[in-house]
Amino acid sequence: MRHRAQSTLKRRVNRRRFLKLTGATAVAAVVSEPLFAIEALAAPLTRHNISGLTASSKIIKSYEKAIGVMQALSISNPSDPTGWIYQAEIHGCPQPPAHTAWGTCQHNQFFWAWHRMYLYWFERIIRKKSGDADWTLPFWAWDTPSERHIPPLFRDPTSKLFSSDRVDKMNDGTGHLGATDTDVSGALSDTYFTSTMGGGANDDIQGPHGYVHVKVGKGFADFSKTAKDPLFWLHHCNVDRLWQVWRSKHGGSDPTGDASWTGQTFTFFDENGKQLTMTGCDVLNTATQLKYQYEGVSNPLAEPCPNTVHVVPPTFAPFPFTFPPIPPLAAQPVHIPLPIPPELQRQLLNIVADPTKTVYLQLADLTADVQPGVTWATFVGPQSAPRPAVLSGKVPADPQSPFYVGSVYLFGHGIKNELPNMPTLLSFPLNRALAASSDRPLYLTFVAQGIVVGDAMVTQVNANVKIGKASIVVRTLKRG
Ligand SMILES: [Cu+2]
Repeated sequence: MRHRAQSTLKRRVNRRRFLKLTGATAVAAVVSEPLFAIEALAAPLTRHNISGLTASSKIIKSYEKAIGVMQALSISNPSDPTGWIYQAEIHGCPQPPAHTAWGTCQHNQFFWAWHRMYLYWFERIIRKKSGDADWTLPFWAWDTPSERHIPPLFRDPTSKLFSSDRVDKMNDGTGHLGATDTDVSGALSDTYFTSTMGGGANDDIQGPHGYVHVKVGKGFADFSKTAKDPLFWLHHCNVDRLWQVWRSKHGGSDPTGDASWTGQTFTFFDENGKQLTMTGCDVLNTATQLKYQYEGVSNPLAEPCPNTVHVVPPTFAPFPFTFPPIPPLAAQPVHIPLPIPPELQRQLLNIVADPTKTVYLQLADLTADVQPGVTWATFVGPQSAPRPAVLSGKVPADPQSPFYVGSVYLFGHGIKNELPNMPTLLSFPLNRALAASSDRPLYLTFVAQGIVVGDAMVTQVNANVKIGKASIVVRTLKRG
C-alpha cells in the first residue's frame, strides 16, 4: 500500500535546493500553481459543521455542482486525476493499481497525515470545479451525541450527496450510530501518537473512525468503494478535525523527530491535474501551511519538523499470561474467564498505578470472509460486566462502563474478499478496567453491536471474525 515515488522525491529535493539558493522560504514545499491565490491568503478559511448548513447553503450547492462536473469527467476522461472516480480510487485498492497514486491510502502511522493531504487536494479540486474560490469541506461531527444520524442532506435521494450504497436503515434516517461507535474520549486522552501501534482501538481515533465506516455500511464499509460516497469526505474531515483537537491538547506529541515518518513522501494531484508530493511535515499546521481551520477548534501550537521536542518512542514488553483459545466472534456474545493467577493480577494492578505505563490487550491476525457489518464491544472485568441487558444484545453497550475497553472491527485489512494479506492488530488499553475490577476474577467479553433504532439494537452479523492471537503487553511512555 505504501507508495514512494522516487522521481518525484528527486524533483522535490531539487526544488528545496532551488528555494535555498534563491533565498525563498519553503513554507509548504509543494509544487502547484496558485489557485485563486489561496496560498497568499492572510487568514485561514474555516471548515464548517454540516449541522449548521441547509440545502440552499452555498457550500452545499457548490459541492453538488462539483460532484456533477467530476462524475461527468470520470466518464469522458477516466484518466483525468481530477475526476470523481480517479479521486476515489486513490483511496481504493484496485489490484494492481491502474493509475498513478491509486490504492495508496494509509491505515498505519501515516493515517492522519495521508488523509489530511488527500482532503486538502480534494477540497482544492472542488473549488476549481465549482468555481467557488473559498469553498471549504464541511465535517460530520458524529462524536457529538445529537449528530449520530447520517446528515439529512446526504439522505435525500434527489441530491448529488446521496448514495444508495449504505445500510438502508441508516440511509432512511431511522437508524443511527451507537455510543461506542462515536466515543473518542479515550483517543483524545492519550498523549502519544498511538496509531504507530498498528491502529485500531479505544485509544486511537482510527478505531471510532473505523466503527463509523462499518455502521454506515455496505459500500461505505468497503475500502475500495467508500471514497465514491460524497459523505466519505465529511467523515474524514471530522477525523482530521479530531486530530486537530488532539494536537491542541497534546501539541508536541507527533512523531516529528522520526525520520521514517518525516521522510515518507506521498503522491497527489492538484486542481489542475498536476502531480506532486508531500510529507507529514507539510501538513502539521493547517492554519499556516494549508490555510484552513475548524469551526470551534483553536489552532494548535505550531510544531516544527524536525521537532525540537524529542518524543522518545515508547517501549512495549510482553506480559507473561497465555490466553485460552477465543471462540470466533459471532451474533452470540463471547463471555469467557481469563484465568490470570492472583499474583499476576496483583502485578497488573501495580503496573496500572504507574502513570507512565499502560496495559494493553492486543488482538492480532483477525480475519473474516466478508465485511462483518458490525463491531464487537469488548469488556474486561468481573463476571457481571457487562450488565445483562447489554450482554443479551438488546441495548447498546455504554462506553462509560469502566469495563468497556474498545470495539473489535475490521475495515479492509483481514477481510478475505478485500485485503486478505494485510496484517491486523487491535490494541485495547486496560488500565481503567483493571483498576475497577481490583482483585475480582476477570472475564473477557465480546458483544456484537449493530446500529441503533430508537433505543434498541439492530444487529445483523454478515461474517464471523476469527482472532489469530491474543496477548497482554505493557507500554512504557517516556518524554525526553
Ligand atoms: Cu476512512
